[in-house]
Amino acid sequence: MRHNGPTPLDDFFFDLRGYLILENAVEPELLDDLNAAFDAFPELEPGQWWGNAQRRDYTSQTGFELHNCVEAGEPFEKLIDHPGWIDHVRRYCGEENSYVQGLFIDECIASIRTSGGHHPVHSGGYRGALRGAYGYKHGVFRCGQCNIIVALTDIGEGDGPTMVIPGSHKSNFPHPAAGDYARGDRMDHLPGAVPVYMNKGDALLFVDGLMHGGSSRTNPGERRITIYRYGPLWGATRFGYTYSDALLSRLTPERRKLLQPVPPLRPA
Ligand SMILES: O=C(O)CCC(=O)C(=O)O
Repeated sequence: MRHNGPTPLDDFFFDLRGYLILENAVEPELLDDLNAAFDAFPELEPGQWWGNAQRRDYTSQTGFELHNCVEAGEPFEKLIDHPGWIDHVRRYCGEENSYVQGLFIDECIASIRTSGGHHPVHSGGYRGALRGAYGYKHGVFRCGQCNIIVALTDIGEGDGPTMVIPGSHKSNFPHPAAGDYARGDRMDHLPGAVPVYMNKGDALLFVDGLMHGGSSRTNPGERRITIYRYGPLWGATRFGYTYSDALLSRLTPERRKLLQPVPPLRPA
C-alpha cells in the first residue's frame, strides 16, 4: 500500500493533466471490508434514507449511489484520512500555508454501476465553478474540490471506467461535442476523453474542474467505487447532508476534523 505523499512527478502530472492514478492505494483487508459492506446494503429506492445516508443517483442512468456513505459503517470511516491519498489532497486543495489551512469532505458516495449505466461528461475549465477550480500560484496549490475515486472492483474495458479529458481543467473553450448532461448523452466516444482503467484498490485523484464522467458499462456484474470529495475547510456540502453527532463523536479527532473542521460556535 502507498503511504507516500505527492512526489515532484505527481505534482508535475497533476498540474499538467488534472488527475493522478494512485496505484495500490487501499490495502486488501479494507477492500474486503468495503465490499462486504456493499453486499450488506439494503434495497433502497432513489431518495430513500438508510440512517443518515440516502440513495440519491446523480442521474437516472448512473445506478445506485449512496450519499453520505461515511455513515454506513467503519470501513467507510477508514477512508476519511486514508494514507493512500490524504497528503495529496492536503497539498492540492487544503489551502496549505494560509490562515484557513485544512480540509473538509463535502460529499461521499458509494456507487454501484451495472450494465447500461453511465454518467454524462461534466465540468471543465471553461466557465467552471470556483468550487472545483484548479489553482497553482506563488508556489502553492489552491484547488477547490479534489475527488478520490477508489476502485473496489477491477475496472477494465467494458466495466464502465471513469473517463477524463486530460488537461481540460485549464480549458478556455467549451468542448464542441460534449453533448447535454440533462439529456444523458454518453461520453464513450468523446474526442479527447480517455478511460481510466484501475485495478481493485487503485485510487483516481482529480480536480473536479477536469472534464470527467463515466463511460457505459457493457459487461455484466457490478462496478463498485467510492467517491470522496475533499476541498478547503471552509466549504459546505452541496445537497445539505450533515454528519450525525453519533458519527462525529466516535471518530478520532483527526477524522472528525475532516468532517467538521470548524465546529459551530455558540454562546455558553
Ligand atoms: O461514475 C463515474 O465514473 C464518474 C463519477 C463522476 O462523474 C463524478 O464523481 O462526478
